[in-house]
Amino acid sequence: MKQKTLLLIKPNSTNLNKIGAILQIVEKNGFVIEDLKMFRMNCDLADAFYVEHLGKGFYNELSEFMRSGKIVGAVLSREDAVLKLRELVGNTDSTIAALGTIRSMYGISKGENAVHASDSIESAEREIALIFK
Ligand code: 3AN
Repeated sequence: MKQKTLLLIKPNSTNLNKIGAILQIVEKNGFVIEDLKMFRMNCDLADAFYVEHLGKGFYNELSEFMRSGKIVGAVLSREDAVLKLRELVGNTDSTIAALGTIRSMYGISKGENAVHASDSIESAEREIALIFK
């Protein structure tokens, strides 16, 4: 089934001028870029986007990192987009992400892991509405 999902290119990737490289990988893997936006997160947007992680031990580090630079949001579509993008992105922890995944190429840790990819159809709908409202 054709689906939409959300990719965020995080500040560590935009700082290293990897926006084009990452978008090229997703296009080569059959995703269509339906919408694209460059923006910065403030505290309120970080709290809303990562509401399930609010209050966790790593939350302040996560919020600070996501507010540290430019982010590129991309709405992507293809068959089974949510699962296929999670596979292409790789493990949350960049140091153990499989070779060839975006996080293995451009991430450095569990926090600075290069990109975000929605983890379900429901999350994708919520996150796209939040970022592209
Ligand atoms: P994923 O992005 O792979 O779905 P989640 O939902 O478990 O991973 O975590 C959301 C984000 O929170 C991750 N992308 C990562 O940036 C950050 N994060 C998760 N666990 C940690 C941690 N232990 N230390 C620092 N940041 C973390």
